[in-house]
Amino acid sequence: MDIQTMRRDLRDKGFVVIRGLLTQEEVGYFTGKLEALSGISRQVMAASNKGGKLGQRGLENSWSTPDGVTKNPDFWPLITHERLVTAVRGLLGEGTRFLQHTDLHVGFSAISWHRDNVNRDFGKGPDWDERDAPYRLLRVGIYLQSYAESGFRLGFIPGTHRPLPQITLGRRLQEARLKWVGAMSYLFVRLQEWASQAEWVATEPGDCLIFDPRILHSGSYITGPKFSMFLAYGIENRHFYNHVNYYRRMRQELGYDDLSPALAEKLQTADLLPGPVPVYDHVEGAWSPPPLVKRLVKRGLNRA
Ligand SMILES: O=C(O)CCC(=O)C(=O)O
Ligand SMILES: [Fe+2]
Repeated sequence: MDIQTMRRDLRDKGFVVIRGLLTQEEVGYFTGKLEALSGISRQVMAASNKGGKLGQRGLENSWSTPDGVTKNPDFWPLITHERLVTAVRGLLGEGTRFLQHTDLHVGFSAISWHRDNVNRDFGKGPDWDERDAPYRLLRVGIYLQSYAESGFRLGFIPGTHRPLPQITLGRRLQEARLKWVGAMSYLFVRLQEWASQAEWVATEPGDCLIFDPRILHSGSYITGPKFSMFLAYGIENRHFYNHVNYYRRMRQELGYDDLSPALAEKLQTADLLPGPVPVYDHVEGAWSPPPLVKRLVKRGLNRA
């Protein structure tokens, strides 16, 4: 896909698909690293009943690590990956920097409609106000499993990333309905598929999805092995600073840490290191998970 089409898709729909970003060799390398880190192999995931109740929810033989790309040097080559950085620079332009919002997933799918940004209520809060600063942040997801083995697709609701001067009643109802569907998804794993406006992307090994963190998206339920790596980039302005402080300081249960000096040096060399970020602990209207979810996440991290 040429860069003009990619820019247009990002602006209008809120996401871009890059097929085969990673070579087969790279797919093999990262799969091996994820299997070793998680202690869960593709064979174990395939043999375990991913089609069963817990497996479908990504709760059985499943492992996920927030800040995982940053914390594990084996995954740093992904951050500076030439093809990826070229695509992201093509979308964001000069001044593209690494944004510390990363995840590693094995056997895990985020099966509910959600946003990845700071202000998750549509239209409310600083993420949705671009009058003084454009929102130029991108989330990148790279998948290593086939659709045939996993049944996995990532769904997007096109256009739900764009601020509107006036929010119609129809739009308000759509948002409310998807929130409800999101909350119920862990009880009824196929519920999120009812969102008729959704575009579902079935991924193959090495495929990459780049999206505006404000877009509503959801993983599908899975029936077999799944490996994914998420990272982010952005242009430095108040949106970038809010996002960094949100994950590093406000979402304590996720266990984000300072970048290691070795990674900072690597980013500097690749011209991806952000300058000093102003430090603060509050962003108006920042989304917070329910306390029970927070406790579960924290427990999961402590066990890992
Ligand atoms: O299940 C997936 O691959 C999507 C993950 C996702 O949306 C997230 O981690 O925020
Ligand atoms: Fe997400």
